[in-house]
Amino acid sequence: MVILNGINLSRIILHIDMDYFFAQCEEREHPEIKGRPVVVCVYSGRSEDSGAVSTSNYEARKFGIRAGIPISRAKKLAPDAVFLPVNMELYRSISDEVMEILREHSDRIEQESVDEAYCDMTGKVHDFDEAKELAIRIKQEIKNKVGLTCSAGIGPNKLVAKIASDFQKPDGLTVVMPDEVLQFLAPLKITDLSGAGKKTGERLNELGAMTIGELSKMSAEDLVREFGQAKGIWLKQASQGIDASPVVERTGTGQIGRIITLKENTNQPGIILDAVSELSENVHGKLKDRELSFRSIAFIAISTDLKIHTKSHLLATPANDLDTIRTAARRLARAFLEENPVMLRRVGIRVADFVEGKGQKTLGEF
Ligand code: DGT
Ligand code: CA
Ligand code: CA
Repeated sequence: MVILNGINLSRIILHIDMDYFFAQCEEREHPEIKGRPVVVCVYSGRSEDSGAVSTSNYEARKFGIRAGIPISRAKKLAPDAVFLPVNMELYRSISDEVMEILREHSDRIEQESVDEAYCDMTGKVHDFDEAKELAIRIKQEIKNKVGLTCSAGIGPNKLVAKIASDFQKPDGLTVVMPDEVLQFLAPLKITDLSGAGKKTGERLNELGAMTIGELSKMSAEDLVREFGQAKGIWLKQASQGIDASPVVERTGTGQIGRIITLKENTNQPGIILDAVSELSENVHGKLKDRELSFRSIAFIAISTDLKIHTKSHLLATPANDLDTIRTAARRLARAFLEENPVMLRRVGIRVADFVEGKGQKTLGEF
């Protein structure tokens, strides 16, 4: 292992963050709204316009419409914008498609939220130049297959990769080589370090540190006195771009799924059910690796017009065996095909609502 300024040079981490994610998903779903300001809203339901903006596309941001502002205010800022309610099921399905692509090109991925993930590329590339080439290909593949743009950051660890992905947006790609980390971070705001919240940033500003570079010059002792042992040491290290945290698959929450593109567009039950059986085996393998059981299972179908359809089922008791997955998934697929006379382009299975362990005990275990 080679260390430079405390940074382990042997890792190459990519962070991907989707651009204006919810709004971009809506643009894909409704191509006719592209080019107009789009505002995705969480309606509280109390009155017609009560609630807050969840996100907006870049056209709407030009009017000052941002996440968190009241919908009523957004309507005053841009009365002609397109206002849409959050459609989480759509965003999750699109997120699954993106994660699937990332997983294919990485040793491991850690999905941090619905629209971002860390990818450990260490075993896939020899150096940062190759990592950059691969990131360009991944961005292109996401654009071609999913239809969305994202921003990417590459660095020697998660901390640097995440800041890098946010550096040029939208559709950006920023590579920070290990020997560039200090100069890259130095001019940035302290709150750009994910983990340094607003309060920490304000307190550090009061103490005279406005930038990450200024923070890095403070002594560990002073930081520990101010913020306690763990946080103080973390701030000192983070300000120098040091972060040893590994990329770990998150299992406790979330979902496990897989979506594949069919060899050709089809509505033939035989072909689709074969694909579902294959997907069941894949999902079963992932569940076994992570020792999880699930309660809910969904069949996902993406039709040739790129519309996403899902049909889900809740099990009475948690399970994780192949037979349950395959039977439930095939039943959902069959029911979907009977109800929807559409041509399919991609199909998938997703399981969620996890409990730790093997789930229902078999008779032999009692
Ligand atoms: P970006 O990354 O700056 O191009 O824009 P977004 O919209 O992708 O922003 P990001 O990555 O912070 O958040 C991802 C999604 O999470 C976003 O599309 C909607 C949702 N989200 C973000 N902030 C809020 C919020 O304050 N409230 C709610 N309800 N949802 C939010
Ligand atoms: Ca984003
Ligand atoms: Ca994000």
